[in-house]
Amino acid sequence: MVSQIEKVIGRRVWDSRGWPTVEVEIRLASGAMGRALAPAGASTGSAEAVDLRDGGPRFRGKDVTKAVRAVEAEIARDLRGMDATDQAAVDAALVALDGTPNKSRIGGNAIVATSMAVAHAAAASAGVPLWKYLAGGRAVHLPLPEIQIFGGGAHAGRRIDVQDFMVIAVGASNYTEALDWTAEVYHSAGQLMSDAGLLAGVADEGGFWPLFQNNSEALDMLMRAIERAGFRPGEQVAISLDIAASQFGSGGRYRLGLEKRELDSAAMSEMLLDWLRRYPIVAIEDPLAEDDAAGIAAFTQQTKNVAVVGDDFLATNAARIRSAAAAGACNTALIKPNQIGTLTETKAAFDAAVEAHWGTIVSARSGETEDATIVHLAVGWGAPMLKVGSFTRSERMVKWNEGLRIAEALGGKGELPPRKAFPWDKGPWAK
Ligand code: 2PG
Ligand code: MG
Repeated sequence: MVSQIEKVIGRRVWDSRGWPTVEVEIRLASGAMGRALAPAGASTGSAEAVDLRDGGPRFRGKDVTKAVRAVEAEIARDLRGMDATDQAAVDAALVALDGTPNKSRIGGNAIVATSMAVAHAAAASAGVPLWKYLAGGRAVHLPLPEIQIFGGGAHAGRRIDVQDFMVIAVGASNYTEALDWTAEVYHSAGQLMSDAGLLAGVADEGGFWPLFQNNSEALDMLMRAIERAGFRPGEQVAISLDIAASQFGSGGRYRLGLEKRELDSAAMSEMLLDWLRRYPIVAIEDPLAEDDAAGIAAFTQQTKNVAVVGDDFLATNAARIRSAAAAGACNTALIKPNQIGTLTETKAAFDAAVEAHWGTIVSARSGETEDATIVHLAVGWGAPMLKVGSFTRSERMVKWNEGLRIAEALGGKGELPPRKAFPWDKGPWAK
């Protein structure tokens, strides 16, 4: 069998924040090779798979030599001889080998890098790019990019409460144009920050450091950046936010650091609904904390034509997505492979979202690498959107650029999903 796994190599490499991470290489009998690297979150949900880190004084406990050893020893032992094209069997073996509900024994980092590397090896063995291998003959499109302009929250030393101030080029006619437009907005924002004496470098995902007095000042600046770049806010370029509310809220209390205010769930919800009325916001992620399912459901019910996205709250977990859908909490799932561990489980979460008639956004983490697997997942699985952080720094650009290559391979500029794939088509700001 040419797609038989012959060799499993684990390697300690470095991520975009300068912390150790796990790389896995899979070699098949055919000579085909697949390689993948584990990303790492900073604002992680409590239901996520956890990375195996060494602890101790070295690299503040973040070393991954144990996870790498798990790849080279236990994982290699169990995967050798398996068929790389049977992703479900490989992933089941990884889950069984770990044996814990949160992948803590051999590590979510070891597992996700292995699972993705196996998929790459299988695609290479078939002689096709991963997106094509995953699409299995189905027609594909490029995902609409959701791109960060200002980074806050846990990615910017809690300088501002809201974590991601992003734009979505809702009026762009293709993927290439969406990137072109976003580049203009990003550089306009930088110019405006510089003019205002607020330019202070970038946060973890490459978005500008948020030297603002409060959250709505950031929103105002984003509006100005869109306009200065020559776009009509809402119609051509809209705003999206990741509140990442679990980072500053729990037990129904939300502490806004800069404004020194504490809100209950209803008041927090009302503040966000007010932003939705005042700004052309088409997507809002983790509006309330992961432990506030009732609040998220109440918020979702009060919105219209907005993607209410669950990240920490859903943790790329099919069961969590199904129960959230039943409760009317959220209408879109963020899909991050390392939140759950294996590609098979990630696809199950994706499918649960599709079954619930939800949207999906395949997403990177705040700690990233040169790995561009998520772009292939978004295209191959047919996700309408892709979230990768900002529009600088190569761990981000490697993903946006991979999308351009896929667009070219498809013979165009990257056809986007039909407008009906997005909840905001009839939004108040859209024409
Ligand atoms: C998020 C991600 C990416 P992290 O919250 O959506 O922005 O951050 O990887 O730190 O969880
Ligand atoms: Mg998030």
